[in-house]
Amino acid sequence: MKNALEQIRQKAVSELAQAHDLKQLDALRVQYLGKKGELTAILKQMGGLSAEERPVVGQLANEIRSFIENHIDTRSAELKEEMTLQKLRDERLDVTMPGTLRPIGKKHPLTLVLDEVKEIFLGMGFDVAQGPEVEYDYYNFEALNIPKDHPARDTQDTFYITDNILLRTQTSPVQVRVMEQKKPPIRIISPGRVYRSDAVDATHSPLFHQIEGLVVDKGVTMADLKGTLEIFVKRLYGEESVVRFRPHHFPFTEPSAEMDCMCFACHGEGCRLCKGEGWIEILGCGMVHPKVLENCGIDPEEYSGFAFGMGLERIVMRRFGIDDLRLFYENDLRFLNQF
Ligand code: 2NM
Repeated sequence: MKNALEQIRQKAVSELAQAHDLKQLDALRVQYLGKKGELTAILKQMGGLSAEERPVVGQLANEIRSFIENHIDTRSAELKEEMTLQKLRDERLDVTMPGTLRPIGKKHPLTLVLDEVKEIFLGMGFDVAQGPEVEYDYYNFEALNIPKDHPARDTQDTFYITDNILLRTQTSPVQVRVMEQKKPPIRIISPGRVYRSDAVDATHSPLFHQIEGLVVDKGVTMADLKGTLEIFVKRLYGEESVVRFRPHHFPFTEPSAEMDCMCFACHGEGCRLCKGEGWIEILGCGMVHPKVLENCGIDPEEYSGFAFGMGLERIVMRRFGIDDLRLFYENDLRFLNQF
């Protein structure tokens, strides 16, 4: 019997050493120490022993029981420690590894320059106004003193949706809406998409962007117009910029003018960029027509104003030396990534 007990001890030691997880270890605990375990089976046979042998074998059995218990506890602690180490190895994170570079978007060149223009006018106390792209004939034309037989109203130029609803051909309707709703002083710019029924080529697109501006207050004069727009051009193109105003005609302003900037490439000599002119046209402007003020509920005897409008695409093309308008709308990353 002593031999059998010693064999159990040996077997337990070698089997416990081979247990690889806590579940196996628990199975071994049952196998050796459980009610139907190997040790219990031996103890049940102790009835057949003599009175001298019984306490000796009993003591040995108890000693082996606690020996195996100790072994199980030690092995259990070892396995737990191993599991923790394994977990740490598995979840190891090298924070010095370079991250995965993800391509991020950037601003479209039109947005880039529009943001600059906005910043310049915001700095001069202007607000940015917005309005609908689908507009009433009244706001796009009628209120702006563009009569029914005016060539700008020709269906060749305007996308009509119904008889009196259209895609705005300019952003001035936004300014009409502001004048209707707000008492002067008014200082706003209205940038946005405008639509004209043009065939697409290097310089024409049925959708393009305009920035218009409007100032209405008591005693606003042509001098305010010239001063404001000259400052704008100097901030946009540099302090050394030279501008000139030429008489022009718009139905919604009187008098009207166009503003040119002396060619940055040839300084007025005439070159390829300015097509031999020495000057480059930047924008149209003028004093808001009294009829327009009146249409918007502003008394032209009390208030006066100036307004201007420019095409965003042309300004951006000049700034970056882009020669084809279509590049703005094609979303070719080889183009867009250059800005
Ligand atoms: C231009 C040129 C001149 C203009 C006029 C107005 C309004 F609403 F006040 F009458 N807004 N924009 C204007 C004046 C636009 O674009 C070439």
